[in-house]
Amino acid sequence: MNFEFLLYNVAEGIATITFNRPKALNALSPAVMEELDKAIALARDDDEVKVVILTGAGDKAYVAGADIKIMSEFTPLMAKKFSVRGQEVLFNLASLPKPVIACVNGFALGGGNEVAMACDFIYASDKARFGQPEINLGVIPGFGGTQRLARLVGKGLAKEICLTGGMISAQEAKEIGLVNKVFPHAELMAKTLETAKLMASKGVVALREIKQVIDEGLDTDLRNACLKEIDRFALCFTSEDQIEGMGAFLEKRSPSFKGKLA
Ligand code: DAK
Repeated sequence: MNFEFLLYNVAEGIATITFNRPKALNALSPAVMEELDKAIALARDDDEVKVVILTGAGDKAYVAGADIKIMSEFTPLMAKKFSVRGQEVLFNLASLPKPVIACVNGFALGGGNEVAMACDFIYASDKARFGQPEINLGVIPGFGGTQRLARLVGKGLAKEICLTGGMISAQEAKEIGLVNKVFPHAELMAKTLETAKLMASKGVVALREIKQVIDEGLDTDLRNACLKEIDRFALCFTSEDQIEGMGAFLEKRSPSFKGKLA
């Protein structure tokens, strides 16, 4: 599929989706969000794809937010439509049944930080900067930022970041739990690929079940969350991967996972 604003590439079981409007610091227009949704569906439906990476083209930005030029002409109804659709796309991203790494190579502001937070975890360049600067434009985050940020870093820090509109460094973002790891800029993609390949070598059933049970469990109380884990643990025993994984251990060899049901 040809995209105008994204690059989409699959190699060695890993789909890399790259926001590709470097002259506008990869800002998100409604058209970019539609293409992102199509790319997410492509990655979801392609059995060759085990893991997904989301990154930005150019050396400066991951995504510098929603496109301010376009938003400046919105009526309240258009703003609502953009927000509804944007949130839907980010839920599609968050619920993709494969691990997704945000590879944040520069500014991740506003909608950019919101896209990164809808991924499973964030690796960042030491040049990356994070923030929710919507308040500087007289609005609030519209793609789930107030909610995902509060869940990731806690109420107080989320409020401070959204209420001040300031930016934080990659190192600060790591200290507050927004980012998992920070790498020297030139090493970011190689390190991200290393982790993606490691995950891609695992069984797809277990990858999916771990991702989904952590996400679903966090939306419920501990006892019910653990009940979900029981069901999903048992479900893994319907996969060839469980037979292969345990068989390989007992035979003292490396497993070769195929991701099929037994
Ligand atoms: N939108 C459109 N163009 C952008 C942009 C953006 N968000 N960010 C940068 N650009 C463009 C600049 O206009 C400039 O274009 P030209 O003038 O060259 O044509 C080009 O990218 C390079 O940017 P700068 O010249 O500004 O580069 P600097 O290095 O000087 O500064 C910067 C980099 C990232 C600090 C600066 O560009 C900046 O502050 N950008 C805006 C960051 C920002 O405020 N982002 C948050 C956007 S608000 C909602 C739905 C969604 C949202 C809210 C509500 N609902 C519908 C309710 C989400 C909102 C946001 O994401």
